[in-house]
Amino acid sequence: MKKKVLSVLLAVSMIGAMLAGCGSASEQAAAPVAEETAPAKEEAPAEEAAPAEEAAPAEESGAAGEGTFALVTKSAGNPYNEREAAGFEEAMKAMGYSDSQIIIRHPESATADAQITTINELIAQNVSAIAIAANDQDALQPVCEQAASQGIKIISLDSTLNAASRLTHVNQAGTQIIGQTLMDAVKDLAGGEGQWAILSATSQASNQNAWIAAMKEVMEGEDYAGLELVEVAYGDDEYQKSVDQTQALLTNYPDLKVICAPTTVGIMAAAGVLQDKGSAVKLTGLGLPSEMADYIGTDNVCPYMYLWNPIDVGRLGAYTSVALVNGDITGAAGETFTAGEMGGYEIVEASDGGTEIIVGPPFAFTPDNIDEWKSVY
Ligand code: RAM
Repeated sequence: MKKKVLSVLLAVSMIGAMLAGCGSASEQAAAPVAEETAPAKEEAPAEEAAPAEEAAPAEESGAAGEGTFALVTKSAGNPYNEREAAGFEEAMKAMGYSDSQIIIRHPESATADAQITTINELIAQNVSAIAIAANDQDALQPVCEQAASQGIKIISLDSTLNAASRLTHVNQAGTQIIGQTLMDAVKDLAGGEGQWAILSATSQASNQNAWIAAMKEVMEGEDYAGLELVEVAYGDDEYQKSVDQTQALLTNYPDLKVICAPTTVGIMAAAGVLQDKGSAVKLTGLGLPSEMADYIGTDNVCPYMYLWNPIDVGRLGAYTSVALVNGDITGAAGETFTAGEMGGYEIVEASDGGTEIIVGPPFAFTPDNIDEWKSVY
């Protein structure tokens, strides 16, 4: 039953995206404001709570094609990346591909160099496609061009490669919407005015940098004039470094009201510090419900936060890679394809001159729904 509801929702959202989808409408197509981002209950948990059950519907995939499909995440040791990889693998298997046709690589550190080494190895293995969560949007261009010149289909997901390095990008949610949503949360939690800080991932992360730029743009509006962004700190998506950076923010800015961490590693590290200290600073950002459940609450350190389903990001990365290798799409704006049970998607123009496919709007995790979601991802 729930699957039917989900299919209808997907179909409706696709039609909506198509209606809105010309030019730079990718951002507008999924343009809920903060209060609309709280999803309807039927919008997914039951579906995602049981990924094992939904793997491999035979009629969806038919006989698997040839080729080897690789996913390169940002780094090892980050549960978000593991969920992204789980979705990629699950979708590949649902399409009938075997273990030997699926390669998952988590580089040792969240650096461009680590990814360049990994991508060179994949080029040597002559894989068919590589989906990359880029640690640096420009530094990977030479190795991506090398791969492309050998016929390997390159896409980014989660964190974008520059437009010249990719065929398209699987974007978890519109950049502008994330910026708007997070700024509204900061303003709300600060009571409309005061100092706030960002605790980001690495300074080169293209996704975090795009969200930070979007937040700063929103903050230029007069509604946000009372807010003062005092620092953007970088915890490099490492737990201890994120803890240290949070402590430094608290020491350096005694009047700080809010920390916004647009990274699952950062928000969890910051939550622990704020709770241990009994700090009055409020926290929001992008977090995994499984890691943040204990910190979400009206009077807790994180009243609410946002994310999307990282498993879906991986799944859509797999469907996009296969569609490119099969020649169903080229990555051009206006093309559409079916991503198995996820339904139909349209490739749209991205603001950087390339194209992208948007998974969906950011999703609000609140005291009311966190228990339902903490076991999902
Ligand atoms: C971290 C990573 C990832 C980002 C999430 C929100 O896990 O930086 O790229 O999408 O946070």
